[in-house]
Amino acid sequence: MFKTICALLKKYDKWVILSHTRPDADALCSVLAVASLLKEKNKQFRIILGSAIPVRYRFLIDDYRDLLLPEYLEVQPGQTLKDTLGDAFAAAPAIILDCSDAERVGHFSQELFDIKIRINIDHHKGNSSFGTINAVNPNAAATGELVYDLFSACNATITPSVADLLMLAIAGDSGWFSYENTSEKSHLIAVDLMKKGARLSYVRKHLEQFTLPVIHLLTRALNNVELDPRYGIALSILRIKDFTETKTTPNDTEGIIEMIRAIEGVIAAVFIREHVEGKFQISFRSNDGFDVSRIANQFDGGGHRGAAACRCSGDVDTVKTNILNALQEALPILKGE
Ligand SMILES: [Mn+2]
Repeated sequence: MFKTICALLKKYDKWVILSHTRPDADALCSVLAVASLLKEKNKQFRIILGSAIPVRYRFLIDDYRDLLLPEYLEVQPGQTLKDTLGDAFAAAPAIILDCSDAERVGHFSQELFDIKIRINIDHHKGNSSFGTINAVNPNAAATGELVYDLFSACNATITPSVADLLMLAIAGDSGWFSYENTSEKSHLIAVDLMKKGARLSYVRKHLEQFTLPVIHLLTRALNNVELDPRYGIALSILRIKDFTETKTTPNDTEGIIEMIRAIEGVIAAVFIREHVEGKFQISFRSNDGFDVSRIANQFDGGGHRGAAACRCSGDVDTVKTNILNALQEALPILKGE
């Protein structure tokens, strides 16, 4: 599969690299690593994102300026992919990274299907195979692992800065090699990345560091946690005013759900985020094997056993009650009243 992709990379001179909205370390670093590969092969490229780079990952803009400028573009709401790319790149083949579905790229997702060559490189279970070429491996802990395979297949150089990027991607998505998705191969790749100059201190600093506005937002999210010990449900909500008052955006909420899940006694963690007035994005995480994707499915969302998401709109109290009712129905009572 990666050999086929390498042959295509050789054949075409212009490329578009895309990933999902609210990009995480795996998405952004995979994008930059692929950009570095294309640069080495003397290809032209554009990097397209459907939402801004979250504040906590803005360091990448400084550290990888040579790859990002002027190649990085955001498709603004109401704008099309075609207009954003301009004529020169409008029909260029695309590499889409870390997206389980075409929709993940943002509001312009339908335009992806106008592109004749779509290379879908991803590690999510249930990937919809929206590409014309699909390099999907749900056993990989991160898309970064698949990008590593791409480098190997194309005989591309893993420079020290690419090693940093791939380590950020894999450490980010595997919870520092501790989540269930971590394999022996994840560790073997990490060993090779270290040989090639990856700096663990750099990676740790950037995965752990928060900006002050994000710390203020986190404080609100944690203060708002309500725990129902009877069922082991913990829930927190952030409203629009929480974002405006802390000078953050709904893009800055990465990691909050993990903290809610880490509360002692929690079986199901819920984080509700109001992204537009009256519109809510809801994330679920679970412990002890409880299947939260079943709950998300009830609200037309999806995901897997341990992590799922859905969207709801309407009155916040009604949304919250509906979610809690669905969870209470699915969970056994742990403790008496
Ligand atoms: Mn990922």
